[in-house]
Amino acid sequence: MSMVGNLSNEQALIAYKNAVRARTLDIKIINAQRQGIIGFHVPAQGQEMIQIAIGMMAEKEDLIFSYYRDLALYLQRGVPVGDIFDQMLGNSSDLQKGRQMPDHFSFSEYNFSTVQSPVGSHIPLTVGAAYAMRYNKKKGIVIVTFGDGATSTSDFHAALNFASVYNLGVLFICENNGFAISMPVSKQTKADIYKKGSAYGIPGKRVDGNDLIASLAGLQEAFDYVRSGKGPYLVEAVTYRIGPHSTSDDPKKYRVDEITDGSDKDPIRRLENLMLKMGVVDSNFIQTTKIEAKQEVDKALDERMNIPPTEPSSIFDDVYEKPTWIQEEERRDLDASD
Ligand SMILES: Cc1ncc(C[n+]2csc(CCOP(=O)(O)OP(=O)(O)O)c2C)c(N)n1
Repeated sequence: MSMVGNLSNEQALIAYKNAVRARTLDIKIINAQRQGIIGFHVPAQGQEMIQIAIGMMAEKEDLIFSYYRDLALYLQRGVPVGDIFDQMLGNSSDLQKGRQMPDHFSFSEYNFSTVQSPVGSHIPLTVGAAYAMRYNKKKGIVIVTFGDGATSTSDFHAALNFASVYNLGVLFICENNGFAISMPVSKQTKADIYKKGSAYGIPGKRVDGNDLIASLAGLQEAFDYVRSGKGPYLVEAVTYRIGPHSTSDDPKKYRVDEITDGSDKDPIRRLENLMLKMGVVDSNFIQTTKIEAKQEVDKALDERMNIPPTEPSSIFDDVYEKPTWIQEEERRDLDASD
């Protein structure tokens, strides 16, 4: 029995497991932040389904410019939980050597570009990346994710314009979670986000980003369009940010939560209910999945916390091919001060 279109039961189970892993990881990171183990976090809870759907539709060779709230997308694309913790901790196994804020990942092995902090600033880079791909005759498309607030930045508009003018293979995906920190989307923009591309000749579509099946169905047309070389496409995935903007934020000051972890509208619960109804899983499977996810993230954090921190003197690495005499001197001073 197939759940929808060409989504097999096996794919649905993997998607569900990754969504649960992402949620469990998110909760673990928040708790670790509260204990002073991790400095900062931008939770991804509530946005898992659209992220899983993107991960399912993307090919290996596609280059993804993710934003800071894409935990489920990383897991669906195969990034190990431990590598995520390495970055969050900034330990000596962190690929970025502890030089970036937590959540600003750079999983190049999985064809992700580096997450950037200034809202919307990664969007124009996708135009150059897609141009380079075409110039170098490389396979694949460029996918970029961002929030609703980012669609009011000038970077978003410049990117859409140039992607369209050069007919580039960029799939723009807005994860509209209803808020830009405390600013509700209704006060932030007057336009329907998926229509913002029309000013640049880019087709757009709104999808239910809280529903895996709807997200996959909606994304199909967008992926097909971009892959066929017709040019860029804009998807607005309507989703909901469960919880705060970041660990530095208190959403109780500006809103009443409409969806909470585990409530009926929770996207993970919705997929769970669908799979239960269709007899794809039973309650035992659901319970086991949650227990296994908890064991996996608990073990991964324990292990990664034992990895020593990045050496402070590594700040002198990677600056020049050969260190300058000033750097050598500063490194000696730093070592002597230990
Ligand atoms: C250029 C810039 N202005 C302000 C900020 C502070 N800031 C960080 S995230 C954020 C909200 C972004 O909202 P949205 O694009 O909707 O994404 P979300 O965080 O809701 O997923 C703001 C204003 C920033 N990082 N960069």
